Amino acid sequence: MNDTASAYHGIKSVPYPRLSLDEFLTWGTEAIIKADTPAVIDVLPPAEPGFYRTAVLDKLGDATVALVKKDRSKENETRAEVTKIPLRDYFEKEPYASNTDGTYRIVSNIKHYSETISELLEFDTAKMFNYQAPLNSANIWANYGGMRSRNHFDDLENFNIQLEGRKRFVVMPPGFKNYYVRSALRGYANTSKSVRVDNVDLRRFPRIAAALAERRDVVLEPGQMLYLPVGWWHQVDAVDGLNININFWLYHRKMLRRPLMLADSLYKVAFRKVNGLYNIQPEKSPTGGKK
Ligand SMILES: O=C(O)CCC(=O)C(=O)O
Repeated sequence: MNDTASAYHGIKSVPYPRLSLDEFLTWGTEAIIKADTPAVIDVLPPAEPGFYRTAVLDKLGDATVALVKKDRSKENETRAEVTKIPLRDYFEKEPYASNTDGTYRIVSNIKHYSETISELLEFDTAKMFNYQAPLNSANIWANYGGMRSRNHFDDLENFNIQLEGRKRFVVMPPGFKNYYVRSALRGYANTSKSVRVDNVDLRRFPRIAAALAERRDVVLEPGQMLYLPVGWWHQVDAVDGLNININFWLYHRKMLRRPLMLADSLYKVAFRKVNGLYNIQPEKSPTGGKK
């Protein structure tokens, strides 16, 4: 069951389209992006727990990836600390392998591993998503159950494939008015002050009710891909055990029709540069160069 049809405060979620891999390949990414509506695509056969973990370890276990450490007790108030480890260590070594409070996760741009990604996903991913283009990326995410990414939006088109575990995406349409943004000046215009969309204090954040009425509530299973259009807000919860995702983040000219989002995006680039904050950079391929 994908559409969890939740009813927060009695407000039901909206159903969303499901596509097969063949339908997706026929449509192509451009048509999906133009349709501008969240959809779930079955890109890989469903698999027993552990199947895609083994495949990822086999093909990418030795890749050096970015490990993000965050002090969860401070509810995202501190910026993250980033170091590099072999991906294998995240699955097999402590303190990562038993981390359930969301302190450690892997978020790493592996766009230079395009052959490996295509082998893993069994279609020509670089052709389909054009992630070799400058600014686009192909990222691997790994974390354990209990990890929450609080409600935010990104300035990119997002195709996010679940490989291991289940992840719940509560997604809501673009906009600023209904979301109580944290602080545009500190680079947080894409993050909401309301910490939990599944249990919002509607007396404090009454306008969120309008966004909740438009939400899609998706529990992504292994083998499924969520298309999340640019600017859509999302709260993401790792539901159980180890979660592994690969996502493609793509810039698209659609952004030019969203002046506020564009302004915020440019401001954020400048803000991060001036304050020396980390931006995810592509990892080197095994041959040391691009692939
Ligand atoms: O997996 C997560 O925790 C966050 C994913 C996300 O925010 C994204 O794909 O944009």
